[in-house]
Amino acid sequence: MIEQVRRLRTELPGPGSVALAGRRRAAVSGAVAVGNELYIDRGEGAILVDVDGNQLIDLGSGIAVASVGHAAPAVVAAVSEQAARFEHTCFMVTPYEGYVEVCEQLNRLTPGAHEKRTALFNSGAEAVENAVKVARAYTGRPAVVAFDHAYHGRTNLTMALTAKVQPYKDGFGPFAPEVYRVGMAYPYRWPTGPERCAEEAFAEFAARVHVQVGEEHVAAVVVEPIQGEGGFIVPAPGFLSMLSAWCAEHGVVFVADEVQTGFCRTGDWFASEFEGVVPDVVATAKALGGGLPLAAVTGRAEIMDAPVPGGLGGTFGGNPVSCAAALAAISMMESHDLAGAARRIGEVLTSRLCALADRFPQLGDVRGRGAMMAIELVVPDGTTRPDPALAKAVVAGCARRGVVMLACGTYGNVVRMLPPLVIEPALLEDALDVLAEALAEAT
Ligand code: PLZ
Repeated sequence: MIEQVRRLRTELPGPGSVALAGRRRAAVSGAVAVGNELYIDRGEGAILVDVDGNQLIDLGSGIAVASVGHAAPAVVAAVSEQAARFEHTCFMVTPYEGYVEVCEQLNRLTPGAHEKRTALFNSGAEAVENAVKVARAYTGRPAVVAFDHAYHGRTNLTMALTAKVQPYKDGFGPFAPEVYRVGMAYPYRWPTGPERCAEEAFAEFAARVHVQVGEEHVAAVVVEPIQGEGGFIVPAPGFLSMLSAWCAEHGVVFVADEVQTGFCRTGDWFASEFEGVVPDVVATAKALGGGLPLAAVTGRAEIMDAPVPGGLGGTFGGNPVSCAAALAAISMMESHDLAGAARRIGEVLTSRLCALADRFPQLGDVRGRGAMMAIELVVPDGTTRPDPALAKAVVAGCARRGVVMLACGTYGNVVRMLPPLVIEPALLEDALDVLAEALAEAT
């Protein structure tokens, strides 16, 4: 049992982490960047224990993965039991029940009551890439529309879909063709103000696609219902429904990338549900596997069945141990009402972050939903000039005090909070006290 409290035994990083950092520099590609160089030995709930015995509060969940908490007993038991039976056969060679059951659960839980089918993969990028494959096979069209501030992964096609060149695309081209980028309805930075954002952004989208691509050439629109790496941008209300209606009108597959937002994170099973949007295809990963790598594409049966048999797959996709972990995690999300927990976390985060915004003019915007909330940091000079150095200093200040937080955003000036949904209220309050200290120190 790890007591759910923050407790520092050394300065951070401690000697064990410093030694491992030296080994990392000698062994690991420098292209893999490390945010907080605190090496983890074990974890439980919302606490990570580093190699020096320091107990850290995790407000990152390994980028929205550990929603059911670290080492959740039900997940650990399911993983051990499955590993002892068999770890791998490859579903395409000799199948097993866990894969089928995860697909059944996803067909049941994703938005919409229509007939659905699912295929399993290993990573979020792979899920998004396969969503585009099915959309192309179904429509017979080549083009894909993605948005400013989008993040969809690091494979060749998903790099093309991802908006930001630094660090994701620098030196890695040429990129996949037939990807078109349009503006996102980003209320905080919309030139004419947040009220007109949804309608103007949609009008611009429709006009640009009509002129530059042609509706009849578009296979899919790919969108994160709340943008993640791009800065926790919640599209202006109405924008997603207008996109979805436009897709239906033009025979375009509406793909929701729910990799970061899915599985109770935003206070419902999926973030698309807040606007009543029913995506044709949903890409999921991260929290789905309860900490093990697993990803999925779920969609309308006729779309998912469009590629030729054998057209989708992969050696490890839907690994049996990952499927066992996913089934345990999904069952825990239901039995513990983790969507409700995310909504309660969202209330605490909103009120504490808004109080910080009253105190620090550097907090230009507080946004997000449920247990996916962020602050956007700006230079307090009457403009909205991004302050990435401040975001970096705040994240570092939190890390030194034993709270793991992540920066994000197109301009690197957003600090995001993604606690495990099982975090205890006192622990969340403590982490937010630390955030206030770190902000006071850095401003
Ligand atoms: N779609 C919406 O958030 C992964 C990646 C961080 P993978 N986000 C974290 C990094 O620097 O690599 C993500 C996402 C959305 C797709 C992905 C890709 O998921 O499992 O990392 O491939």
